[in-house]
Amino acid sequence: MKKKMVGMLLCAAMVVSLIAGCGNSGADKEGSKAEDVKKADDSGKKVYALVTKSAGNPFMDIIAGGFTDVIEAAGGEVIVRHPEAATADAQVSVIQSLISQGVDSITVSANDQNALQAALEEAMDAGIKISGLDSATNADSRQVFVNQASDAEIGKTLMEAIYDIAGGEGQWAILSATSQATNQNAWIAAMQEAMKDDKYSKLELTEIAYGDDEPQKSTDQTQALLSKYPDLKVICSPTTVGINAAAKVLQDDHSSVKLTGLGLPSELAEYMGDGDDKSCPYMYLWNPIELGQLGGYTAMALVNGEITGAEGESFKAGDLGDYEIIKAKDGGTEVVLGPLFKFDSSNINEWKDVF
Ligand code: RAM
Repeated sequence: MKKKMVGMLLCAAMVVSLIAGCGNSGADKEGSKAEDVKKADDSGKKVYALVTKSAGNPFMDIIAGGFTDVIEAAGGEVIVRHPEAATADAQVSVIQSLISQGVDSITVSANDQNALQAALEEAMDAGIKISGLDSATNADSRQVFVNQASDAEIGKTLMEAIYDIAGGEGQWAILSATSQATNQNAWIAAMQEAMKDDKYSKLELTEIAYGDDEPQKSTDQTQALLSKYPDLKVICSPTTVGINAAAKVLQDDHSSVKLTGLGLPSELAEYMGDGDDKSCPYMYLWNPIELGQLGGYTAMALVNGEITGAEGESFKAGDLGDYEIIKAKDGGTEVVLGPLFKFDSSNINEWKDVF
């Protein structure tokens, strides 16, 4: 933790510039075809595409910043594509346009586990290296996945936080992102698995609501939960967009309902604290800059032929250190960034300017 903390603090200056919109020169919205007209390899540089879940999600922008920085520093070119909507269909059209461009690599945060398979197989058949990060495709649709932390660890950690904040009993609800997102569903399943422990028998999960990683829909869903469940004690939102929207609703309403989940310190700082006037006592996240960087190093190792994505291979991910490819739960392979960090009133001010 300490070593990572120092590394994270060293990133601070870089991140400030990322948040200001620098260091992300490849960012481009789907729909703007400026990048399409340039044949991917006409400069001789290797071209690495990152396909995010959707536009307008600061978490995705921070990942894109880390990804872009390490690849550009190594002399590669980056294209960041945000699909028009947080759907698999929108990602398929982005992937198809990247195949036509002849990029060397595609890294995707999947809006659906299985629905990208045909497009990604077509890309692999065309010699494009395929990796995932943040939210996985199925094993057949990728060479390797860059995972933030183990699903079980995330599920257990969030369940323990819900138990603690609820005082061991009572109603709680989940505010998720889209209903098909692999990562969200894996974390919810891991929470439900953890919940089977007798310790949690007095907690009642009332509903899993979906805000689709849209601020307004997440706000509406939070308000609906409050009116449907007057005895609700805790909302757990394992999405940075959802937790930010819910924090505002609860705090503005002076609600007694408390919040935890996965959030960006930069967005949650004003809602964090133990007093009645604050909606979020504490939350968790990994380092999204490092997740983007590890995604970039992994894509480069695939393109350079240093790895194929097979279990047991290892590679050097710059200052992040050495990573080994291991077997993933879904039968494919992954590299795991880890660890989860807890953010609370004691450290939020230190982190809010970092990411
Ligand atoms: C949202 C997205 C993303 C997830 C984070 C925690 O931004 O759903 O996929 O990893 O939250």
